[in-house]
Amino acid sequence: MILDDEINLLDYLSNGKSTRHATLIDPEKQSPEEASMICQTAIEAGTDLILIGGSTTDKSSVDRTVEVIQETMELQHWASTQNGIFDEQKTTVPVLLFPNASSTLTNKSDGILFMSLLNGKSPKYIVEEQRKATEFIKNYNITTISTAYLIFEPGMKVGNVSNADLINTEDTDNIKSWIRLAEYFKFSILYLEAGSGAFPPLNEKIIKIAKNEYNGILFVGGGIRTPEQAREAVNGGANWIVTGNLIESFENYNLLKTKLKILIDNIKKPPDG
Ligand code: 1GP
Repeated sequence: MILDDEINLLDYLSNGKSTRHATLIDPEKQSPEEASMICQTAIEAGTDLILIGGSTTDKSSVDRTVEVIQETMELQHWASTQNGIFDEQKTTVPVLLFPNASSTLTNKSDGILFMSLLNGKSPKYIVEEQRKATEFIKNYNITTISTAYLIFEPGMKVGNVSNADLINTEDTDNIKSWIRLAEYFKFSILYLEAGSGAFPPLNEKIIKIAKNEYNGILFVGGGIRTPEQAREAVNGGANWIVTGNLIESFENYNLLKTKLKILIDNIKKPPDG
């Protein structure tokens, strides 16, 4: 377990001094051991959160991946306390589930983004999967963070698999109404999703609308690969920028760290102007 019991997860997510970076790991895309190496590399590069999820993930891969990531973090943390680098190098960050279904939960994470796909076409991902998950959550006393999930065009695979009524990125009035829905329901997090690999990612204007209309913690993801794209999200007012694809193709861990560090340094710089 990474977070000290006294540190409240919601406080951790809301109290950043700057925009922060979350690393999304799809357990289907590599072995648990490789996933864990990627997480360590991302933490060294400055990531502040690990999200575990994918559109077609199954339970055993989620469970095992989270387990190995957590064990490795604990080992690293222990090692850092032994060699005196404790204060200089962060070794652990929270690991949260970003679930695709009620059947793929694990009790080994630090919590779950308890998401409702507000613009789903059927109740399945608005409330049904969530209702089915309640027994597991209750039995294992899992920390839930209420999260409104909105999928915009192009939506990519997650838009298809979830059968979302994709939000048109040009229709400002419609965008505002969806965002206000999250605000009036008082979701802790609003997650704006363009879909993995989306081009272009959500623009600054849309993120600014969300920042103006919604008072909670703002996550933005989908297609963000370059420092310039990340800066749009920072300037729009995102609290968290999520990247997934970026870590899926790399030649070695050193190059991955360099690439991620450049991106994360840009994310943590204050907004322009
Ligand atoms: C998470 O879908 C994103 O919100 C991840 O998108 O894989 O394009 O970074 P990428």
